[in-house]
Amino acid sequence: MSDRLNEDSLADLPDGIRHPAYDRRTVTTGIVHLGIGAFHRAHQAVYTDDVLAFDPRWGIVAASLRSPDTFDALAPQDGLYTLSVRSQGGETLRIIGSIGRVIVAPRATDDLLDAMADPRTRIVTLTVTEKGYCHDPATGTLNEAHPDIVHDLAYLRTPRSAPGFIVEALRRRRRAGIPPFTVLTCDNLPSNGRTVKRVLTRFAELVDPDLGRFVEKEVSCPSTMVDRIVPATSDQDRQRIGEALHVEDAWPVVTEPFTQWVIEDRFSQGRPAWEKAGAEFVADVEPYEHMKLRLLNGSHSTLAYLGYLAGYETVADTMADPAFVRLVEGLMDEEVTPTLHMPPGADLASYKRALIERFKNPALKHRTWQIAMDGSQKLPQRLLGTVRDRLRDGAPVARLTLGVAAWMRYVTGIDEKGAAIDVRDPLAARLRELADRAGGSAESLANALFGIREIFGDDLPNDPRFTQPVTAHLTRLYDKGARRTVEEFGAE
Ligand code: CS2
Repeated sequence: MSDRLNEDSLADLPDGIRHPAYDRRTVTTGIVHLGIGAFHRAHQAVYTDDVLAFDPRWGIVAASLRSPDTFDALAPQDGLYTLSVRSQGGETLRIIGSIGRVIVAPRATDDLLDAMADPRTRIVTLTVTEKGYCHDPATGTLNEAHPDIVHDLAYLRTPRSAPGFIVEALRRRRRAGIPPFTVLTCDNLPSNGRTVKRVLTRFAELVDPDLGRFVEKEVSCPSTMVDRIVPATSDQDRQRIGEALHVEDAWPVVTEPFTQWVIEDRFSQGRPAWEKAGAEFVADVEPYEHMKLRLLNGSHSTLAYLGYLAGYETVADTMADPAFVRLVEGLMDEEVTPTLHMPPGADLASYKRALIERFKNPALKHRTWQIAMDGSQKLPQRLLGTVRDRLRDGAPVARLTLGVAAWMRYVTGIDEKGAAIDVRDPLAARLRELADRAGGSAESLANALFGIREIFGDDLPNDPRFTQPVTAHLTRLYDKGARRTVEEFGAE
C-alpha cells in the first residue's frame, strides 16, 4: 500500500471516509480553473465533485499562476486531496477527485493555453483574489500601468496575468472557429461578473479593437456570490488528517460546514448541474453579493485589523471577547443592514446570527493576519461602498470608519508593542513610506492615506463626514490601543 493519498491508496482508506464513487478515468475536462488555492478546493471543486457522480464532462484542470506548491503537493496524489469540515461538533473527512490535473502556469504556459483553447473546455473559472484582476479597486477598470498587464500586452503569447491568459485563449479559439468559453469569476469583487468583463474587454481592445468588440459581444461573464470560510492549512491539520487517513496528504483543505454559491444563469456553452450540489441559480446576484460582501467580509476585515492590533491571533479568539461581538453586531445591524436590498426569501436576522456563530467557530484557526492581507484591494467593496450609501442617506458611519482607521493603523507596519507587522499588500511599500513620513501623527497619516485614490476615490477624501471620524478613531487607536478603543466604543 502507498503511504501517500492517491488512486492506489483510495481503496484502503478507513471506513466512513467518502471518496469519488465515479470512475475518474472516464472524466473529461470541461472546466479550466485559474488560481488553485484552498478556497477553490473547498468550494467549486466540491460542487463539481458532486456533479461528476452523474455527469463526467466537467472535470477540472486547475492552474496556479505563480507558485508550484500546490502542483508539487497534488501531482503525486493524482490530484486527490482531503476536504476537512470542522465545527465544534467534530471533523468529517472526504476525498475530492474533481481536479484531474494541475498546471503551473509560468513553467507550462502553452500547456495551460492549450487546455483553455480546447473545444471541450466550456467554462474558465477563477479564484485569483482581488489583486489578480489587475484592476483599479476604486473604479473597477483595468490598471493599464500594472506591470503584468504591460508585460502581457507586449508578449501576449506568453502571458502572466489572469486577464492575459483569458484574452489570449479567447483569441486562439476565435481564430480556430471555436466558440468562447464562459468566464466565471468566484472572487469577492463587487459585481464580479461585470468587473471581469470590463477588465477583459479593455485588455482585448488594447490588443486589437476588433477583439475588444468580440469579447464585449460574445463572452459571457455571469456574476457569482461565493461563500465558505477556508483558513490556510496548517501543519497540525496535515498531521491530524494524515493520522486519520493512515496515509499522508500533503495538502488537505480545512473549512466550515457552511457553504453557499449563488450564480447568474448565463452560460454560453452549457454548464454543470451545480444546483444538484446545492448551488442557487438566479437572474441577478447583486442583492446576495451586497449582503455577503458587506456583512461577512466587511465584518471580517474590521475584526481582522482590530483583532490583530489587540493581540488576537484568530477570528475565533477575537470573537471570544464580548466587546468585539458587540461591535460587529452593531456594525451589521445599525450600519450595514439599512443599505441592503434583500434577496428574495432571505431571512436577514438568521443570516446575521449564523455569521456570528461562524466567526466564533473555535475549530477554525482563521488568522486575523491572513484576512488583513491585501486591504487596499478589499476596503472598497467591504466597507467603503457601504460608507457611500450611508452618507448619501445622511446616516452615521461610526463603526464603518473604525474599521478603516484600524486598517490605517495596521499598515504602518508596527504593532502596539512596537513589533513589526508583516503587511502583505500590493501597495505595501507605498503604504509604509506614507506611514513613515507621517511619523506617528494620526492626522498626517490619515491625510496621507486618504490621498490614495485607487482606494478612496475622489469623493470620500473630500467629505468630512468620513474623514473626521476616521481621523478621530485613528487618534484613539494610537492613544489607547485597539482593545480599549473597541471596549469604550460599546460603552459610549
Ligand atoms: C476573508 C474571506 O480572507 C478574507 O479576506 O474575508 O476569504 C472570507 O473568509 C470568505 O470570503 C468567506 O466566504
